[in-house]
Amino acid sequence: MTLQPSHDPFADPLHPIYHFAPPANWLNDPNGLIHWQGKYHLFYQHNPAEAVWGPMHWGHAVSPDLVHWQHLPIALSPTPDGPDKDGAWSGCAVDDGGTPTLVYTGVFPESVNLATSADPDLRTWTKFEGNPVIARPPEGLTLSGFRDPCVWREGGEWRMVIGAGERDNPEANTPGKGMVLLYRSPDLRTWEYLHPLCERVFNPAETLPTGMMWECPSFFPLDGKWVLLVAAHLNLPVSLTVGFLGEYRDGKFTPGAPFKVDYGDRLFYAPQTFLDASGRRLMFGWLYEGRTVRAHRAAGWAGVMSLPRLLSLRPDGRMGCEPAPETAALRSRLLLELQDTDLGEENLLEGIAGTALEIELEVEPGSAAALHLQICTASDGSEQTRLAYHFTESRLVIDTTHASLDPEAAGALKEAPLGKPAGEPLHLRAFLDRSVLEVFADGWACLTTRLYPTKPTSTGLNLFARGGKAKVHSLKVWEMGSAFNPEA
Ligand code: DQQ
Repeated sequence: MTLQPSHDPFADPLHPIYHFAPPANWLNDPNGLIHWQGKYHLFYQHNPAEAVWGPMHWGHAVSPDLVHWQHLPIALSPTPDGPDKDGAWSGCAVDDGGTPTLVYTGVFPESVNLATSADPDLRTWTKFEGNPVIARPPEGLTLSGFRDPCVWREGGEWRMVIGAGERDNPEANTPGKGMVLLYRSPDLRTWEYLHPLCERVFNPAETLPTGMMWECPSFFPLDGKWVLLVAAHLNLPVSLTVGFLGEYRDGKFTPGAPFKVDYGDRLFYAPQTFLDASGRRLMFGWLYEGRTVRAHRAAGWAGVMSLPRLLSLRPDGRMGCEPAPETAALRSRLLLELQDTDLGEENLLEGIAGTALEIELEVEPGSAAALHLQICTASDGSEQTRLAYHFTESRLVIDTTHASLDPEAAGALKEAPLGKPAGEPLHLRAFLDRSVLEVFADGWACLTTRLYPTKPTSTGLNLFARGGKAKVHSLKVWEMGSAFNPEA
């Protein structure tokens, strides 16, 4: 039975309007991303009955342009007595010689399963009668998890990685580690385990500890390198998405140093990537909520999808990550445009207000020590979200600890070290969508956060510099429109 909240979540002033969200209740990981017959399909982990995680279904939506969405009926539900009786967990979609095929996790126990569709619009799915196609982890491994297949075509066969991990074992003196396991198959139905594609010991003393269980791996080539993204958890203070750039040869991946895919940590989690028809590598991630479970239940919704992000390999060796160009189609009105303007103590955004905005800014430090962008500022100053960029230390900081008077939404301080040489201009794009804030800096650094202002007047904006004058090359502010287009 599907329970719906008695009110429309889209009428809630904290519910996003231009980020994808389900009709109601709970969303987590993006699943089965595929560009099929000219349309973008987004599946997602969904509990249609409540605004909390629970028995997982695959929600489904379609878009003609990657940013405007139409909700479709649920694609996968648990089958009583089937290998997914307790939930259809995360997985991917592939084109099996013209047959759209979902490769997903069934629980419990964790297993790999298939479903295919004969519809051009992918509305209905038939589970493979031979499910599960992998019933258990490989012999000899004692895993803390075995889930979230990511499948690709390589050398005339299918390859797959599965997220896994090993807990530490003090008796055997073996440390815990995150792992992804590599498999191959001629037909998606029979699979041979090869070896771990990548594993990494969890060391809590490291600058970026990577946990004892890697969920939702995404493994793909990017402009000559290979990228492994994993949702790292177990024994971390907070889960986070970690990336590795490296070399892949003869079934072995040699990763470089781990990096944060988003400096909002858990607030951008379990991303999935896919190639569209033009060969672009696009990524969506789950934006977790920043308030209590009680608040989720009261709101009747929880979990939002990120904007589509376009990945690239940059000349400086970093993974580039920017909003897909299609996000420009979400702009409804240009509210402000300035060029070559000094930025000092005076607020350049005086008179501009809103809660669904894109702000794009290119600024040179000049003599300033820091740039401050304050959003969702209440008229009495009692609520405010604060973004600051410190020019000399090259640090981007977002502070949501004053964003809300609601005790159920404590806020957090998140920081991205941009590592820029002194004097270089900063390029920022900030997407505010009511309770969502996604910030993109210099074409690679992403920082996602959530904010829950309570006051109708918490719509004000301030932009100023401290410690001297910065030079704004360009500043644009747009009001954004809805992602839900009935024409889609
Ligand atoms: N969410 C899914 C799992 C996955 C986790 C269950 C990551 O398949 O490991 O909802 O958020």
